[in-house]
Amino acid sequence: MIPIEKKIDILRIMYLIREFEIASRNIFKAHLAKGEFLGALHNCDGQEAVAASIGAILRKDDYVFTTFRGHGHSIAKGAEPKKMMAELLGKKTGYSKGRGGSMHMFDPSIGLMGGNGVVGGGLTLAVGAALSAQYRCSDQVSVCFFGDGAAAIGAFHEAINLASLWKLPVIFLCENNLWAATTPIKFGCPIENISERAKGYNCVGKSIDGNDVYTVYETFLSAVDRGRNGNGPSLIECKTYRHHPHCMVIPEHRPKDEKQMWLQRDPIPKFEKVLQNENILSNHQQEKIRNEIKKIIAEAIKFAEDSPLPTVDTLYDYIWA
Ligand SMILES: Cc1ncc(C[n+]2csc(CCOP(=O)(O)OP(=O)(O)O)c2C)c(N)n1
Repeated sequence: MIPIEKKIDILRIMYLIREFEIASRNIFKAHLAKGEFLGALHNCDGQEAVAASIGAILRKDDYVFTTFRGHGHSIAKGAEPKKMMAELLGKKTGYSKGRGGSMHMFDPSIGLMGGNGVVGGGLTLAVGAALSAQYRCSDQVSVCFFGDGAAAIGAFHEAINLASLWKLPVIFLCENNLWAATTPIKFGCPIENISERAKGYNCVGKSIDGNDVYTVYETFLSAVDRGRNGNGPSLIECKTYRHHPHCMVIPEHRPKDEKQMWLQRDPIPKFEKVLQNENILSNHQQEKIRNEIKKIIAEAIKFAEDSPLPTVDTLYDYIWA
């Protein structure tokens, strides 16, 4: 059972992720209209239930390795929207000092081990962090988010093989949104459920509805328990859907009826309805939280806009050769 306050916290984080994504798209579009390209922007609206439920379980010292579509995971791990927004605008006050942009939110002090422009780039890194936790006899877990496309790369198999052999506390969290950029899953994966691959590595695998908060929460909680208790990795596949094209510069290519069907399964109204039916959420409270979130986003935008760009004399800083 999830405590009531935690349920509201999860909803709050889902709202925050959604508003952050809407704002980031608007900002990128406004800059594009002026001829300024802020880099690739991969939004995760539609996938909020996964990040928010997981964030509600993890401790600050647990590790999260995210992807190029990592705003939601970062927010759920405790990243500050204002520093994220500053990073999007390339400002000195951003999480990677303005040098990384949308794909590179990074803050080890909260266990946020960074996004990665390389598809599946976090898989082996997450195993390394888990090995470090095991070596130090800590009970931290290491979570690696990746997409259905990344489940086809060699590093996925190496990572899960080693994690299972050494019983490392890794949770491989696949967000299967049915498309790898413009490639439908059926062109890249010969099985129905990616979690079936866990069998080949003798670890637990589960495929679940990634738009259902309670299902994600319960499944992930068991995986975290397994990891903390020295019982090795888990592979969780969350079936979900992104509401927008792969990234800002790629036009929509997915069938209209498929998209329409998934919009009906939007995790936010779905969870609102659950909380209303449980008499935990009133219309007034919902409105109040939404307004608080809008304020946080407005402040984040102002902070980012008011922040300075890095100066030219720092061009060669943070480069190791
Ligand atoms: C190694 C590598 N190959 C190709 C790309 C180009 N690329 C960027 S995102 C993407 C699709 C990834 O799909 P998936 O893993 O399903 O994640 P999703 O976009 O669905 O979140 C590709 C092929 C890349 N960034 N890195």
